[in-house]
Amino acid sequence: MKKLIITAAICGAEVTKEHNPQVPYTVPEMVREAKASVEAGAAVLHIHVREDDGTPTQSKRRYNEVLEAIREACPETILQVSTGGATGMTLEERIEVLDLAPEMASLDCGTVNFGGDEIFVNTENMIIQMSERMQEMAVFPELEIFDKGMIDMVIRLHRKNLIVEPLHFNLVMGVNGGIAATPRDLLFLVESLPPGSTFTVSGIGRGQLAMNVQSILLGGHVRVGFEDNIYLEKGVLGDGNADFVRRIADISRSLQREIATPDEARAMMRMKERI
Ligand code: KMH
Ligand code: ZN
Repeated sequence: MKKLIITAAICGAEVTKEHNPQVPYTVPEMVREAKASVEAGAAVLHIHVREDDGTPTQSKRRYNEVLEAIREACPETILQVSTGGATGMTLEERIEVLDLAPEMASLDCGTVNFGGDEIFVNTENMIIQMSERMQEMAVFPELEIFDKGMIDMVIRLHRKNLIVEPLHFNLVMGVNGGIAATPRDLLFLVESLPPGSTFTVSGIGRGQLAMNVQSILLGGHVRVGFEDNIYLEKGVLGDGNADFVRRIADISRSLQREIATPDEARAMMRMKERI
């Protein structure tokens, strides 16, 4: 069985210390969570950044500080920045971080309700602009999918050469407004992917563990971490992102899938073929 790529989404833009005191904001806190996650088996870190008071930001200055500090602590790890940021941010704000030429970045492939009055806006033209900027800067995109139509959008843009291979997807299950975190819906998305693409699966809140395990069984990869879920089980907060990485790594090994190193992850996602 092919190895499992574990991504740790260590802080997100929405979750706060009021939800879980271990959510990292400062540079040392980010390094602590990154290092522990990598030691537990994460090959990829999905990174949002905050100001020291927890305010989400996409500032390239802050990203630079955080990426440099994490790179020093985890030199092999694939650092995937967010171009999603937080709802309400402008496209220009969101993609400023690409000036730093990170190895990988998220590329959100459609607009989705985000709970209450929040809308996470990604119009077709925004997707094209993000994709083109990533191509210019040789940044490998992870295609973020919140609903089935977003896979169809990728297929259309790929036909026009506006999104280019290799195609690596993150199927985000259970956002309040997106596709539900159910086995049927996950199978539907996986069967809708273009042949030859790779995928990872994120489940929001209590959907995280079940969606991760189903992805392991379906031959996909997994994303864990505070961005998606702060509870190890009902009422029990994770003490750090590494708790989630360790648990899914143990489950994966017991299902006969060993854990991929960062270089093995690069090869499996065919990251070098794009550049
Ligand atoms: N924070 C969400 C609004 C991404 O990183 O690309 C968007 C998000 C997706 O987290
Ligand atoms: Zn994110």
